Amino acid sequence: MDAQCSNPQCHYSESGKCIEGYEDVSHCESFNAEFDPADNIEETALSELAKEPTSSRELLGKEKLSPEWVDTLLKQRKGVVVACIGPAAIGKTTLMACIFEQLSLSAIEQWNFAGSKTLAPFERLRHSARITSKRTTPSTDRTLTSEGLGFFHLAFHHQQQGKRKDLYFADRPGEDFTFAANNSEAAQGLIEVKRADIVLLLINGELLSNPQLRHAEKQRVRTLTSVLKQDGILFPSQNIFLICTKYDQVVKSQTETSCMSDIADIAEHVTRVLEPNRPVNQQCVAACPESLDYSQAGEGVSAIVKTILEIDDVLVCGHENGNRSYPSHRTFTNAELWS
Ligand SMILES: Nc1nc2c(ncn2[C@@H]2O[C@H](COP(=O)(O)OP(=O)(O)O)[C@@H](O)[C@H]2O)c(=O)[nH]1
Ligand SMILES: [Mg+2]
Repeated sequence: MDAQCSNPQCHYSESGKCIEGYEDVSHCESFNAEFDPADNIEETALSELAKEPTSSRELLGKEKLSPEWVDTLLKQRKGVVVACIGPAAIGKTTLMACIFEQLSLSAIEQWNFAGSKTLAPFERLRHSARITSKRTTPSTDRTLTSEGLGFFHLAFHHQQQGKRKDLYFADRPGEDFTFAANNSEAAQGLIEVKRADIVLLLINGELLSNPQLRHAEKQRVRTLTSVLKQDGILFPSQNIFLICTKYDQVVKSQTETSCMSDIADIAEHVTRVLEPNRPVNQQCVAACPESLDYSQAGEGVSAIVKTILEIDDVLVCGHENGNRSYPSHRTFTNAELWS
């Protein structure tokens, strides 16, 4: 096998396996002659990383990515930053685990798995979900407060169009969002939300389906949205998704109609407060249904991924957008847009 890959971490010539996951390596940006070494993500990222402490180099691939790592990778290849907002136990981490699970089983609407820089943390989540699936109620390992902010990475490759997209999903303990709702200083710490191209604003379907808790849940989302807008954390240029999690509980309690109307009310509030440039997406998911009888495990997940992937690059990834331009040096510590 003579073919060489310009990615030093890819051993295609020996193993015949593309590290980015392409079956047809001619689609791989890192592969062979046409590839510009200046664009070599691993090589350059590694040289950038040489400036970082040894410990973070050793952690690459073993843990979720730090914001600094994501900044480094985004300098090399454009990607989409997805922030996920919601208190503890609403289903943030489970949603990310479910996206990985679905993608590893089959393509999501023509989008194939094309690699991940966080395979080990994804595998750990999958493992814990398997163990817990033997219990009566499923469970995802809790994101510990000490873990702080970290990112899961997934690369996708479109079967027909041949294009690649890299998504970086932010995961952090839900308590941070609870603090941020009452404290501007804590809100300023939500650096991934400020930098995000796409914001997933989560609503707990289990609470919406409970008549005693429904109003408080609606109010929570509305208040948080208003506070984050006031604190300059959410912007009109971001793509906002309102996502109702644990939809299996909504179906179980037969409250679909009232839930949909609650979500529409929240969407109306979000639209009025944030004045987003594009309509707010509304989706429901059952990433990890409580009952194994519920036939729609992962319901809604592929629709969210498809919508995210099909948002035009011009609206994310540091490209020109109408009369607003996005500086290419935009980072987590310098997330501001130019106006
Ligand atoms: N019934 C139900 N439970 C879910 C669903 N998604 C997640 N959960 C459970 O909700 C709990 C909290 O989920 P997790 O993803 O850790 O929440 P996070 O704190 O927001 O990251 C776990 O026990 C999950 O198994 C779902 O679609 N339906
Ligand atoms: Mg979590």
